Amino acid sequence: MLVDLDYFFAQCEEKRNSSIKDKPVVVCVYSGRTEESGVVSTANYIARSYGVKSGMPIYQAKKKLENVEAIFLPVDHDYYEEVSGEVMRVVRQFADLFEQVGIDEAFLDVTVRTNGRFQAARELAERIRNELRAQLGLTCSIGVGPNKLVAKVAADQNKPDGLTVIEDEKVEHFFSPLNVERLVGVGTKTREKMHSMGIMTVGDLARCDAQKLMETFGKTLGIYFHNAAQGVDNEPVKERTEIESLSRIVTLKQDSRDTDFMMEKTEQLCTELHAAIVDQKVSFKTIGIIVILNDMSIHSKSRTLENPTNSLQTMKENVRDLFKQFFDETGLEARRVGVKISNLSHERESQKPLTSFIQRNTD
Ligand code: DCP
Ligand code: CA
Ligand code: CA
Repeated sequence: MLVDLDYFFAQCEEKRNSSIKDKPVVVCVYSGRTEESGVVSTANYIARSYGVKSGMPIYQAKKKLENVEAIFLPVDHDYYEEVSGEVMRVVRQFADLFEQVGIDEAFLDVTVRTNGRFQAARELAERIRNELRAQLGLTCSIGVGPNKLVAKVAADQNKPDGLTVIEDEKVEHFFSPLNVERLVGVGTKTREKMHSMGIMTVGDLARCDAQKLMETFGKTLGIYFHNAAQGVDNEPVKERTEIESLSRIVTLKQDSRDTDFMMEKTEQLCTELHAAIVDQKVSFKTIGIIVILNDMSIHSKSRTLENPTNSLQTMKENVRDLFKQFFDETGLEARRVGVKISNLSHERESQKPLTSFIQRNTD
């Protein structure tokens, strides 16, 4: 199943201050250029009924809410992370396998505890909804299906505060009339392309020749769309163990205090760390060096960046700076050197569209 919290950032704001609950609530990312510049992060469903949407410029949202008493608030990410942590602690107890995929959603494999029975899964989903409401006062929408893809599409079906269960034999019936953009991975551009091919619904896509899809979208995506349209998906729910830091260390051929030489040796370490975080979809906020001097004493030096990143360039630049600083302060030579990244966080899928939106609009 997929559990997704309703209008999450705005619902967090309502949780903190229930007096705003019956008004339109708009959570904004202010860019700081002018008082009103920036975009809407999310809005509660009252605000949505006036046409307010995620990603919309703030001035446009204000225009839509011109004649009503609406609440505009700046994003408070730390608070939402805190609430998210509480939500996930509750939800993960109901899973055989648990995979958080965004700040406000998670996949649960419940096959074992329900003996693969959809009725039992429905009851479990109701219990999760009740627990979240009772313990945290929050509503969510849940989709249950034979795989992650169907669960995700089902969760979007009855928002907010909805539960949608799609059993194996109902998948085709459920999928075929849906607009094609409801499929995970079909964005605006792909939708336009599909429309131009006469593909409006998931059913149209399912009937489209696989070869033609591969020619148009490339082999990987073509096959994905072909399978997805039939509700076929074999991705397992991946339990993630929370890693706190990653480090690599290397022994130098000769003792040294030369930054260039050090960089030559650590470049490979940075590349390895970078590959590991890209693979695990994490970003780092703190970067450090480890130095074991020729008197065998162990030293470390680190700095914390303003924002999490997964940039190899940033990693290398900071490592170089730190080595420079370190050897300006000591007269000894290094025998072994290492790189350590910490303060790791999972990249949030949900932020990507917003970030790219802001970049496009402020360039
Ligand atoms: N978010 C954002 N910008 C976007 C999309 C989302 O800042 N373009 C943030 C705010 C959302 C949170 O991520 O509250 C979760 O995203 P969802 O897509 O799950 O949207 P909501 O939870 O806000 O609404 P819904 O009730 O549709 O799930
Ligand atoms: Ca949500
Ligand atoms: Ca979500």
